[in-house]
Amino acid sequence: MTSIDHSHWAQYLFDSATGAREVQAITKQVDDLSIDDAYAIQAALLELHLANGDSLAGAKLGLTSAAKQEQMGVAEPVYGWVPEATVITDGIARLDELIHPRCEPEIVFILGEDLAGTNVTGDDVLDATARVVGGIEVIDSRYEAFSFTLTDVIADNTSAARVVIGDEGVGPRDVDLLTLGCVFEVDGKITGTATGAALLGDPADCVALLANHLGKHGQKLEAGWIIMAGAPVDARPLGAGTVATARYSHLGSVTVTGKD
Ligand code: 0L1
Ligand code: MG
Repeated sequence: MTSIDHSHWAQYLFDSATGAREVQAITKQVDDLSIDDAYAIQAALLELHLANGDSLAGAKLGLTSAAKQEQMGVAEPVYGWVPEATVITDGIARLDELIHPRCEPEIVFILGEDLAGTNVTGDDVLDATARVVGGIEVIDSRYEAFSFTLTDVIADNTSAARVVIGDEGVGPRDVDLLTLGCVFEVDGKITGTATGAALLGDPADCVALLANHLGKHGQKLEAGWIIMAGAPVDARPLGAGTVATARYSHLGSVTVTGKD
């Protein structure tokens, strides 16, 4: 790790998110931001949210599909946190709290048991999962023009901003997650279709990657958390009046609406 001031950059991103004000990417100002530095900034950012009264609802992966990796020009998965305050319960994303939001469907695991260690497998994930549900994530990069490098987006908690979690769901072994279908519709137009296999071949393997990443840092995924495995199709802008619906085979539908 370098001598980069993680607390400073965490505060920079915290202020950006809470003030709904875009900022210059960190790597435009710092030459040598490593992946370890970026996760250290992300950890400090989470601490700021917790110190300001938030709690932790879960964790997430981003960039687990070819569609997302190509859209953002970043070729590997990233890991982040889901603060409780980002979970929307009324289906409305308030745009005055956001910068330039986009929305994307998510396959979501609700854990019934902890997942710890560094050798977690997709089978372990299925064993530890209470339910798989559909969701829509609202991402909102804090960076100008939604443009960043791998380390920038890690520091920025992988653009996490809001999430809507569906209330229908199935047991993890009651559905074939690889052929689970997702149709993403924005303002009545289908913008993407995919199956669960779009997420690195298997959404459960994605969650295992996240568990093993945390395991290396002495952390774990906890029972009761929501875990977003990633978006199987690319994200779309969420503007005032935009209505986005993700329709899943077996998991029902989830809708988010953008509101000024
Ligand atoms: O959840 C995601 O896939 C976001 C990952 C970060 C890249 C982006 O902002 O799209
Ligand atoms: Mg996502």
